[in-house]
Amino acid sequence: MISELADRLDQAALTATAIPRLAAAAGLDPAGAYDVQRALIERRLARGERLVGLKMGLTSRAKMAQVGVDEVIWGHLTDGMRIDDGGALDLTRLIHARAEPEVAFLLSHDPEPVIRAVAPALEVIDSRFEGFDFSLPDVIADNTSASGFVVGPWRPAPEGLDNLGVLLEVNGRVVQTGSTAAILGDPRRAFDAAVRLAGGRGVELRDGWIVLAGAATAAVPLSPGDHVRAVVEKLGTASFKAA
Ligand code: 0L1
Ligand code: MG
Repeated sequence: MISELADRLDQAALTATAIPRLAAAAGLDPAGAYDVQRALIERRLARGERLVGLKMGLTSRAKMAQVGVDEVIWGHLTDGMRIDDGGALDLTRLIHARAEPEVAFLLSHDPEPVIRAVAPALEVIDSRFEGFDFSLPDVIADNTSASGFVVGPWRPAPEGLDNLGVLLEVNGRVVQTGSTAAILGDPRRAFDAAVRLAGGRGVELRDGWIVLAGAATAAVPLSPGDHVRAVVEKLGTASFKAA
């Protein structure tokens, strides 16, 4: 069953075709959903992609309320999801993509996982479910809607990382404003949660991995031609152009 559910999600992504929710009919709980997620990622790795990090999801109160839960979730990042800073995103390969401004951490083993650097970032989420509508096990199985990400310039973590202003701009217009405080009160908590939760499921966290901490504002839908930029106080910017 795990394998069949992973195939359905994998095909949905590969063909950019939304599918109905699947967790309830399969009796999937969150633990089983992480097994599906792992099987889904194995399909990407078998096609030659490489693991480059982790992402945290539902790290803001607003997003938790949207899905009706009070726990954070996590997913895998691969090199195939990476978009160069200032690079292009091909929307024809995606279903109904949205972008959200985030903070990224660079992980170092010291010998335990610690934060080596921080950067402004953007995540592109693209739920494989019809209507961007899912239960908690659905979205976990779907690798927490992960689709793409951009990381801006790295720098040492500044003082006050728990309350930096964040803007999301589309075509030079500010469409969302927020604060890093929206990310679990302090994005460092998201890093700690990534280490604890993914490590607890046997994921080997590697030196140089990226950890996306979660969104500082709501996500916005993307259209071809959109130039999207995240601006994070003290950290700088990260951007891409949707084609
Ligand atoms: O990165 C995220 O917070 C996304 C988690 C899944 C919920 C969504 O797709 O909006
Ligand atoms: Mg996100």
